[in-house]
Amino acid sequence: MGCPCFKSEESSEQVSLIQKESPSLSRESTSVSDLKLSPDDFQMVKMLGKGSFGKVILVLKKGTEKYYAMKVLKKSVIKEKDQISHTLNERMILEDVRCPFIVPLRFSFQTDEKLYMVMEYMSGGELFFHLKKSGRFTEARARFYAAEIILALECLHSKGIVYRDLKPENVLLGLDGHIKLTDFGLSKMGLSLENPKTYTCCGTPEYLAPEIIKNEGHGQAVDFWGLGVLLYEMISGTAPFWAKTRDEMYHNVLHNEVDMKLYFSKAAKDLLSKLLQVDPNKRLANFKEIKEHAFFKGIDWDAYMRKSVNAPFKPRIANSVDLRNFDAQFTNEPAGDSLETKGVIEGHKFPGFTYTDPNYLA
Ligand code: ISQ
Repeated sequence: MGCPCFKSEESSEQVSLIQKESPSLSRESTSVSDLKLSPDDFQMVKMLGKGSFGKVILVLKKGTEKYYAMKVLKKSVIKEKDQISHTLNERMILEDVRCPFIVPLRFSFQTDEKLYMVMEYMSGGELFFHLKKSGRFTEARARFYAAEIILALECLHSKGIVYRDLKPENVLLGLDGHIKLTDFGLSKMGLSLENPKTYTCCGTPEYLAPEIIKNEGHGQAVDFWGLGVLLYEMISGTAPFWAKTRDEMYHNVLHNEVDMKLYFSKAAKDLLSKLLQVDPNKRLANFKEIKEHAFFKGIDWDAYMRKSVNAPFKPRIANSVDLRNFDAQFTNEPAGDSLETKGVIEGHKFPGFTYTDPNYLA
């Protein structure tokens, strides 16, 4: 079975997304227009990560002492891979969603060749990095992260956004030990009651929900599946459906081959069996019910929302540019945002991409 992506759906989706950009366009033509930034306003410090569409670089805003994570995407690659809608989507979602558990976008701008998204820097790195280092987490620690992720999802779903890409690489840690979600390239906006499902997909096979694999269209329940996969991986140290080949992984997902013999408490097993339901209609996909589940017994959800609960682990760094919480595979690479122009789509503009967080006008 190959990746069940529906390419044809993307083009119509693209049109509607670009239309939705108009509020930002008017923003651009008003107060923020003279505050347009360029790569020259930032000093590249080090590479934090690299993906198929671009890289994330630790940058210092010149004339300040503020560090940011700058995501750089090549327009040529985005166009080639038909990712325009995903990219605009990510930019819009980040502007739209203000939630304590989502990495905030501070600025975005573009040059002829590239798109830039400048986000808050999360110096604690990926949850994935810490999970691999620890092997697995105690249930208490996993519960803490799961609770914050639930609050992040609740905030997204309340705005009609399905995250779709819940995996430990997309959960970042701050120095305070609290988490924030990043990478909204695959998220989906504008789900309404009349049109509650979306039929486009992509994603890591290990984390794909059964309804995505089966091309049945998917709604908010996919994020509860993702939560189940992540919770399982945090407690056991391995992804529940992992296998050597993609086909085996798909098989495991579709037949719910999950081994819960080791590591899991009775409450964790019960919750996981409800989240990892193959049929999305039978899956536990209701925030009230999940918050009341025995696994979360004793949790003060309001205190979690206020971030007044002490984190079980606080990442350490010696100084602002200490990258000990990031994979050395990337941080050893040169950070330079290259000026190469190969494959440039001359002057292709992404309307409304430019943005400045009103609280960061300085
Ligand atoms: C913020 N801080 C560290 C790494 C990041 C990676 C992607 C997006 C935002 C980030």
